Amino acid sequence: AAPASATAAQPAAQAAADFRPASLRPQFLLTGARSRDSQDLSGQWTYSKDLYRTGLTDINGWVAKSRMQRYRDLDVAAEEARATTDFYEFDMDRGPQIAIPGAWNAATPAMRYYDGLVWFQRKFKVPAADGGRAFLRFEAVNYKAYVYLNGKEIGRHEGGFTPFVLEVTGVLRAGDNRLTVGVDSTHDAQSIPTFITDWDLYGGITRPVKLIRTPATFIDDATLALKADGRIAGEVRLQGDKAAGQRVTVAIGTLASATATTDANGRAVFDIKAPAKLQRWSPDSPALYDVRFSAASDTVRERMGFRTIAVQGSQILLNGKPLFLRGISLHEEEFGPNPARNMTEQASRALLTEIKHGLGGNYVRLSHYPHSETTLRLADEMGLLVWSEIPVYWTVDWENPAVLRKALAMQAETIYRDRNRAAVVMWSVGNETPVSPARTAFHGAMADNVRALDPTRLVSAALLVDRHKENGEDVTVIKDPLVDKLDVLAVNTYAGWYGGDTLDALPSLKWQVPADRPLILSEFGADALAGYREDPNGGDGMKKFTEEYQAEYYRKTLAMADRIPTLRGMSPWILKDFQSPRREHPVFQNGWNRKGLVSETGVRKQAFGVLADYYRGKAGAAP
Ligand code: GCB
Repeated sequence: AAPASATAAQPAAQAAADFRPASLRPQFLLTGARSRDSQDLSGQWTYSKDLYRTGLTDINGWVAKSRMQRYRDLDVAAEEARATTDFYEFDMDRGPQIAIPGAWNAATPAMRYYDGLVWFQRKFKVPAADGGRAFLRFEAVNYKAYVYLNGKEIGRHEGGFTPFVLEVTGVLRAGDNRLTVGVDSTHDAQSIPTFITDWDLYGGITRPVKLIRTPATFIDDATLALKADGRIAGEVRLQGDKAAGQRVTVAIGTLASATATTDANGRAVFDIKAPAKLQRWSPDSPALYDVRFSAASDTVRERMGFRTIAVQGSQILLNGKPLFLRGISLHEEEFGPNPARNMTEQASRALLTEIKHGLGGNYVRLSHYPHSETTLRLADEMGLLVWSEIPVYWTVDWENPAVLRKALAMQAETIYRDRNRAAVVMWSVGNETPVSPARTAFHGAMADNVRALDPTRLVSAALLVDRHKENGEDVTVIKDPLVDKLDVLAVNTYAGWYGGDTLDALPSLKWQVPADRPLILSEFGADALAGYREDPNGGDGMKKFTEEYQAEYYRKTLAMADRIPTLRGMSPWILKDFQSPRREHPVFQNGWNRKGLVSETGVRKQAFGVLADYYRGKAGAAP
């Protein structure tokens, strides 16, 4: 098969070579945006469905277009009052209202399964400009965004979970402004993810939108990290007319400060000796410092922790000490019967508290896409290590260079967003993707990209395992050339749930994995409907979907895990039941994947206690 597969891998590899990390840097980052003066555009917006995309498409220059362009800076009611022969087939000012941020799916029953283009509008007032610059920062729009301010297109973005910043200096008006955003939730074979996943669509402006003003020359990016050699290194980048030759100051609380001067590109680099009193960040002691970056007339602040993460043989070392990752996987869904992916601080804190204090965890797999900035900030504050991934999931158009370019850009947006979060220790480059040469080249390019953008963290991927009979034994191995690109091996394993076998298969399962590499179980799990119990007088053999089956599945899988000598952690699937259109069993599922250890409303199932007990035993024990 070699010749054919080598050519198949070619386009992706070429695309990777064409996209050096420098070209993946978004035009604007506004790192530390939270610390800047800003106007929050959250609240009630109006919306208008546009299933046929008439607001975007011009059919052969038909006049129809102007009647339907929702983004026009137009007071339709005033036009109508003038009683001309013109008429309109939209009016954003009088449309139904929706709370932003939040997915439209939970807004009304009619919007529940809407998948396509929706227009959103919000009017806002601003004071007269002060000579600085103005930007709109969107934390996430799922999946494509078309952004217009006062009738003028100011930018587009693809990718549902990463932020983007658009400059509006010059378009923004003193006084009234009209912001219109077309949001297209449709996924296709070239989107990331594609149209097949095991979670819900959740279209909309799902995270906050802010108007941010900066001085004419401003700090666009600022980062620091503790390196293995004990020094703190980083960089600051300015943008604007006076970006070159500026003195930049960095202060880590009151412990240390340093200065450097920007080069012709507005970049200043730092390499500071870590102060003797610096407390290392860890889940047990999540020490954070107020870090201040100042230059010209601008200042940004970040709350930051400092720690090292490394792999040595089969150990994962946090601040030089071996570690066992007591984790769980998490989708971005708040507790409650009708989630809208509105990750308020309260919603996010509730989920992370259940992991940290309910389960006794120190780690969370934020699956299968970058979670909200709020969640990452709380992970830093509460002390939970994070696995971060982008939705390169199951099926992707591996041979398409444009798709690889999207993946690399999405990866870069994620890394630039979160590289100041000490909690993030691992970047994953894929989930459960069937092995093929083109796919391996694609993930390999992603892994190289991650290392170039962020050499301070570990690279992993959730791999499929290969299970077969060998000399009469039931053996699990990892047969995947991608392992050569990874620091930590991670596998999803569902023996005892999928694949037709019973729980009796688990005790005799043998694992043959490399002895010199850390392994984590990135997923295992079984569905249970909360409250559905075994009939004590029923026959023998447990029934799937009962709480007892799920609990026993956990006991047996954990016993199996204990027999893998290189096991360094796990993130079972999953904390909470989550909505998935794939799951339509009318009694047990009704649109929910039931592998949660808690129900959608937060009721703990039996298996929750099994895992919590196991983690209690692991805490403090040598990995
Ligand atoms: C997996 C996927 C995850 C699914 C899960 C399941 O392996 O990575 O996204 O939800 O299995 O429940 O089947």
